[in-house]
Amino acid sequence: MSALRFLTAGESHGAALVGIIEGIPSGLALDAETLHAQARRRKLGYGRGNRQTIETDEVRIVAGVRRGVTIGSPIALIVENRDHARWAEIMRVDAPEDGAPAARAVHVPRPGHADRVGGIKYGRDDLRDVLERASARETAMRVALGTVARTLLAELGVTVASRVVRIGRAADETPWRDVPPEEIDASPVRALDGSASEAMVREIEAARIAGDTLGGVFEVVARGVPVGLGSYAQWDRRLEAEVGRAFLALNAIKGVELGLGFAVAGRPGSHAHDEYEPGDGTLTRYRTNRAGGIEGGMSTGQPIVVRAAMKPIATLMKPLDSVDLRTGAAASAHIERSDVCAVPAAAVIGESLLALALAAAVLEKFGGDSLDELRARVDDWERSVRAR
Ligand code: EPS
Repeated sequence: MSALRFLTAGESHGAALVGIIEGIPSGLALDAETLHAQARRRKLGYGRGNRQTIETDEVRIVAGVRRGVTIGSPIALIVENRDHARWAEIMRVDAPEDGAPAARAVHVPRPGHADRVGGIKYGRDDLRDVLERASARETAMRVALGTVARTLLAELGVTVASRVVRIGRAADETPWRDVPPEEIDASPVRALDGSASEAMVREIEAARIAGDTLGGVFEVVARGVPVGLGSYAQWDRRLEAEVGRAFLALNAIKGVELGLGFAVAGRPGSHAHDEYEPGDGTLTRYRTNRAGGIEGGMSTGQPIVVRAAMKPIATLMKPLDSVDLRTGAAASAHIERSDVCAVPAAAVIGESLLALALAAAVLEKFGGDSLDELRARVDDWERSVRAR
């Protein structure tokens, strides 16, 4: 049993997204506005479709919080889909009296989407049954749940931030630097570098005009992570595996890197590792953070740096070749209103994913049913390893 568990439910145009997170200690101050604020950040970003103007992504806390603090019970959240009002008949839960098939049924799978395999797997003729749940709309709830984890981590001095490093051919090569989060939020593509930001916007605009879509790479950084989360002792305790799983479990992610990631494979050992030197009041100090804050399955105490590669969105306004599953004839893929690029949104989601993975690792190592208990254990640990 994991120390922290969560589940989501909900179709993109269904009535609501629902989430439950269990394992959060009691005594954590939590309010809906904090969750809503992060959900709103996920809606930002150049290249998003007009669905984002329809949804407000307000988060309702319906269980596990009483008078502003968590009580140790499972926390349940709801995000209503405002667009559902226009889809109520198509997405109805009860059977229609006349047995008529739903309008806007989908029979031509989009290459790169879950449509084809999902239809085969669950035996659904109307691929809407697949795409409604495979949709990244679900990530609105994952961000809300991740914000619960993030609020817990913040109490322990752990913070998470993100930025976009590539969209299509436009890359931001500037190394990570700590800037106020509002500064990155202010870039329409979450880039640190102003001219890279403009180049990314131009890429998205060109893709939009061409009826195409774009993917990219984003980076998520966690600071203040205690040393020693995770373990080398058993394969399923390795922290990088948990972090990797969290990111690969996000829609459209095809690759995850820690620190130098794939680039470290091309370097000699003399330029691949993080050397130690005597520190100021500590036995050892790292010269670099090429490992990205995790080594041997454990957090090193340095910032955890994760990059993830997102493929371009599978719904193209100039559709890809596909097959009509009713007739077997060649056809153009289904067109559904969509985003041109969602990499900036994915970066915000990534903050929540990392927060969830790290909160689980913190609870695994330190335990504690109340925040006071957890905090005392973390403080004790930090004190005992400070000089190492
Ligand atoms: C999505 C398609 C679009 C996106 C949606 C993900 O939805 P719609 O078909 O309603 O226009 O807007 O993302 C969200 C709704 C969201 O909140 O992120 C898809 O097919 O994955």
